[in-house]
Amino acid sequence: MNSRPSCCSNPVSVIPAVCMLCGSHCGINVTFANGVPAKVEGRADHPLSPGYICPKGQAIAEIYNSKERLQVPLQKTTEGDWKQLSWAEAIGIWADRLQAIKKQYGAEAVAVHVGQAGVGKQFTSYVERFCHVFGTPNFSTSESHCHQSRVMASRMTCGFHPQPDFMNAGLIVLWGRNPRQSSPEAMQLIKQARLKGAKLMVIDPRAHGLARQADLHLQLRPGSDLALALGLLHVIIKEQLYDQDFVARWTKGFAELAAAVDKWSPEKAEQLTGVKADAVRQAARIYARSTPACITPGNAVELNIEGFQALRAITIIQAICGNLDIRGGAMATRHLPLTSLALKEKVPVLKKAVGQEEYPLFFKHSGQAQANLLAEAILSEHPYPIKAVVIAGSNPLLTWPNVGKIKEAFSKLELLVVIDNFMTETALKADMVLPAALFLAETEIWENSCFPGENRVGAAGKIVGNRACLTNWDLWKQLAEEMGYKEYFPWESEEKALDFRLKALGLSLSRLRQYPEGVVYDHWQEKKYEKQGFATPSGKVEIYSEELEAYGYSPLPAYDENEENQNSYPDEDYPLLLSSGARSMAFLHSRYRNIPSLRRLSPAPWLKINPSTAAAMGLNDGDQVFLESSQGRVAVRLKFTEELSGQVVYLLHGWREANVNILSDDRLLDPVTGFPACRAIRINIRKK
Ligand SMILES: Nc1nc2c(c(=O)[nH]1)N[C@H]1C(S)=C(S)[C@@H](COP(=O)(O)OP(=O)(O)OC[C@H]3O[C@@H](n4cnc5c(=O)[nH]c(N)nc54)[C@H](O)[C@@H]3O)O[C@H]1N2
Ligand SMILES: Nc1nc2c(c(=O)[nH]1)N[C@H]1C(S)=C(S)[C@@H](COP(=O)(O)OP(=O)(O)OC[C@H]3O[C@@H](n4cnc5c(=O)[nH]c(N)nc54)[C@H](O)[C@@H]3O)O[C@H]1N2
Ligand code: SF4
Ligand SMILES: [Mo]
Repeated sequence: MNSRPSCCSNPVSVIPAVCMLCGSHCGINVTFANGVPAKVEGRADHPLSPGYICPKGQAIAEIYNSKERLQVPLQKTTEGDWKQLSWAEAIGIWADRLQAIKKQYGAEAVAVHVGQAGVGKQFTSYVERFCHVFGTPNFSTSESHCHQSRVMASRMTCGFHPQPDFMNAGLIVLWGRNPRQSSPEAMQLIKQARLKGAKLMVIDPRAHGLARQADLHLQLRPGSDLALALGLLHVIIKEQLYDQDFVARWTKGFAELAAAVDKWSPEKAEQLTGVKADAVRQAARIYARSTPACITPGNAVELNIEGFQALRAITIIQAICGNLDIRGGAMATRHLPLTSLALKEKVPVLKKAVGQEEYPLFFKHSGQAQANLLAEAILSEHPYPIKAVVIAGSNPLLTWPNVGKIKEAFSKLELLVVIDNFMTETALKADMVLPAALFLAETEIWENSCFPGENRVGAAGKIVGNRACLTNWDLWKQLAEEMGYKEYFPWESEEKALDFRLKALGLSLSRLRQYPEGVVYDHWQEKKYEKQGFATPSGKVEIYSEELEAYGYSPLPAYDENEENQNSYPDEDYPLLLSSGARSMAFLHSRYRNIPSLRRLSPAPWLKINPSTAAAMGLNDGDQVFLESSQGRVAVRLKFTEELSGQVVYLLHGWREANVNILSDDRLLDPVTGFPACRAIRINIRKK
């Protein structure tokens, strides 16, 4: 693979690369005209994604050439205008301000967040290392609302985070996940598995395209996944559909679970989920009789108040039906084992991270602050004052819960620095905005699991020069050097830092570059637990978790029928449930509304609603309405759809013009993980 800018000598040249916009990591060909990317296509000869490219990938040249892309560090003047800075000035001011705040309030007064742009990228660990050296415990990432709840729930239950083996499954269950929009690499496997005869079950409040093609679609009320899972467990246990030998040998707490789900008849599940009792029964039977089967829970399950316990229940369903670590089931694969950049031991952090006290298990598993508590911490100065926030690759003013509060909190800061490619809603509020280079100008490594049982790691090389921007790595390296931390960042380039990380695998970037299909770092083997047990305190699948109990949580995945939970049920004041966030192929969260070819695919925000629900409220297709929740109000236009039923309405997050997260509540957080409940928001609609 080409690793160096080599585009400038010919007027037109084509350079192969890897798209790093999302986790699919498609192979692309970038056509350069006069030294700049002019066109991007799928790479037909790429072994992992032959020819595939999505609209975002096709728009890479447009993103790169966008006139709106930031090219110069900016500082806000007292009049509120932007003043251009040289990089030396910008890094100097940034370093001085951080040092001054550290001196006056302590290192913990500085919080750093790396957002979705850092997911799966190694520069994120580099930033974390900076935080360790600086001495602040307040480093957070997208793990505050993405993936970590799934990881925690499965690891605490069976010791690993399963990877679904779609290709060999008899049944694939997409539970709050829609790979057709969110993960083309998974979709490609699911399509092949379907051709081989795999059945498909979809658990989703929307009857989207894939749901309509499924053998069974359970159209549950958003946020009711735990109730559904308990109903399924009830049937599986009552009808003795589980793997009795596995349960006897490898689980802890089955009898307690059986007693706890006794009351969870499909009829009770129906009351809470809206899924007919007969469909709950049918789903339980199909799942239990379709071994090997894999369930892949998506982000939608996490972003609910009972998300963590629902995910525990889903892991338990897989376990008791004998689907753990078998071909076609939930594989235990190895996470990419890179040499750590952590420096916690060298530079001890004295203060607790924001959220560590409230969500101790989240902190134990992630080692990170819980970003959803940051605004409250800034405003209340509890547990201590926070005076500076650095946001890298995130747009909290569109993506975090209760945007009203975040705005207020960010206004109170002495310093807000935003590192981004564009002038986002959040960047507009910053004191300083630093332009990061696009991925085409940066070296990174990627992971892929397209071939069942073979996890791969590969290199994504720089193919354009940096122009005016610094890479995500250089930005932090220069800051660290300016602050006197050079000894902790000895690597002269990101390539050298990556080589250091790859050491644990016995690999190097130059080796990875020889293999566009990546290097297999893990060959999965079946039922490893038979030799080594499960990686839990008891060595068994912990249906009953003493650790959860010790931390004051329910040791079984039990439904909490308390007041908070009721907040995700409609009532008189807020008779509808708003779901948000089901991914759109055109965008990545708040990104790319400013890219014309992508905007044309989805020109405006729409509130999707069933025509009969709207008619009962005297509303018509296209009406301009106000959406109101206990947190705020948003204006948007209605669009009728038969995809949704009854009280459920839907709006994509990430729109400036109709910002869903004005409506979400930062106090409605999952009690174990602190994840926000933004998939089921109680709302009312009024005609504008
Ligand atoms: N209501 C609701 N809210 C949600 C969700 C939901 O489903 N519903 N989903 C949640 C989830 S799962 C997630 S992961 C979050 C994501 O939320 P965020 O982390 O805020 O992600 P984005 O909106 O994609 O913002 C990423 C920003 O990084 C910039 N960027 C891109 N590449 C780079 C780079 O290389 N370096 C730097 N410094 N910047 C870069 C982009 O221009 C963009 O402004 O949203 C969460 N919020
Ligand atoms: N194009 C594109 N791809 C992306 C992203 C993007 O922004 N754009 N973001 C990436 C990121 S960071 C993430 S986390 C993933 C997420 O991707 P997925 O895990 O696939 O999650 P979503 O697409 O957010 O939601 C999946 C489905 O869950 C349904 N759903 C909503 N609420 C509920 C509920 O309460 N219960 C159940 N069972 N289902 C519900 C939605 O209707 C939707 O069809 O996508 C990644 N891929
Ligand atoms: S699916 Fe699209 S955005 Fe994701 S890697 Fe492939 S081309 Fe890039
Ligand atoms: Mo995410």
